[in-house]
Amino acid sequence: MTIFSASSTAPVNIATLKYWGKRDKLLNLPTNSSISVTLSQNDLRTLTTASCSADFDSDKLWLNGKLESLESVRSQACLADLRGLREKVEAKDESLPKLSQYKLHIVSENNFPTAAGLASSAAGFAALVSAIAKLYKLPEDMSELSKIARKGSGSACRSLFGGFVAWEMGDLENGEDSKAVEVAPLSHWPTMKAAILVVSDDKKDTPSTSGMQQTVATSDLFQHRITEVVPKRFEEMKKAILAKDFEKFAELTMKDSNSFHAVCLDSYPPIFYLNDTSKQVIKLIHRLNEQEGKTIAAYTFDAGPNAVIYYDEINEKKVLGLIYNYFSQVAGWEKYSKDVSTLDKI
Ligand code: 2P0
Repeated sequence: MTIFSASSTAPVNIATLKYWGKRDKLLNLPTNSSISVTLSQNDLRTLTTASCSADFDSDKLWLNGKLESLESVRSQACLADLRGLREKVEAKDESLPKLSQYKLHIVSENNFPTAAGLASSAAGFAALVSAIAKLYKLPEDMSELSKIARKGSGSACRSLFGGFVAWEMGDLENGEDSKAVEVAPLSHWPTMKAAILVVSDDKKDTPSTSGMQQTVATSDLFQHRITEVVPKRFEEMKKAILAKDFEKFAELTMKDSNSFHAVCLDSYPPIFYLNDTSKQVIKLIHRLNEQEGKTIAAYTFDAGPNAVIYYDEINEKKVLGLIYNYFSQVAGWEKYSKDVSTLDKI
């Protein structure tokens, strides 16, 4: 039996300007552009191996050792696009094996708990598309491939790039201009750090896909967000990243997290993702920044209560030390508890 195979990894990305709302559910076309930071390959990532053979009798996926379905419309859309591109490659060179006609076996592993509310679908679809593109030796660049990953899960398009990434919403109905582009590589701003505070590893209350549909359909604030707030913020955030202006980047990031959770609350019935601990983290970061007289840390929250804190590594002890002092008993964090400023109880 001849088996062809290739592997690829894709890290988790954390949005600093949030994607929330679709204008086309099938193609995952968003109602606003978004920006994210992709974590490094050494942190949270999915590793995927794609194999195909004339002897395989069906497409199969093993996720963290468990056989899962590849039958979803989203997975099928990704596989169909990738096979279509491979057919074009095969049409140009008759000597190539007809991999586009073979069934695929996909083995995927996350190095983080899938249920921890950490955008696992983004890394998952990005790694799937990237591994199959490698297996098929496709000539398409990452922005082209990002359009395919987007059909799997909107935020997945951003995980095909490292560093600072923009997902341009585009305006075509077929989605051909709705793609991820690099704003700057990680090496542009290597001192930028992200700490993930797992407040709860429960499965989220309202899944993102249905949550955003509910917001689009019912929130009055939402139109204001997508027409007045985000377009301006999108340009400002790209500028702050290129200028490595941490204070501006941090302010925009926190405001956008708050704006996203505000439209969730304004949905009817309301959607709650933050819990009391999340709110304590928000207060703590604002108190720290006030005490410092400048913004040295930023929080952001996705569709769940877990916090991601951005800071420059020069301030690591101050930021993580303070968090440790408030949320002590965190294993492994003792090293940050020395030399830290303390605040009055929040
Ligand atoms: C983001 N989130 O920009 C935002 C912020 C959650 C809050 O992208 O339906 O899993 O698969 O396109 O990408 C989560 O939504 O939703 C998300 P689908 P996805 O990261």
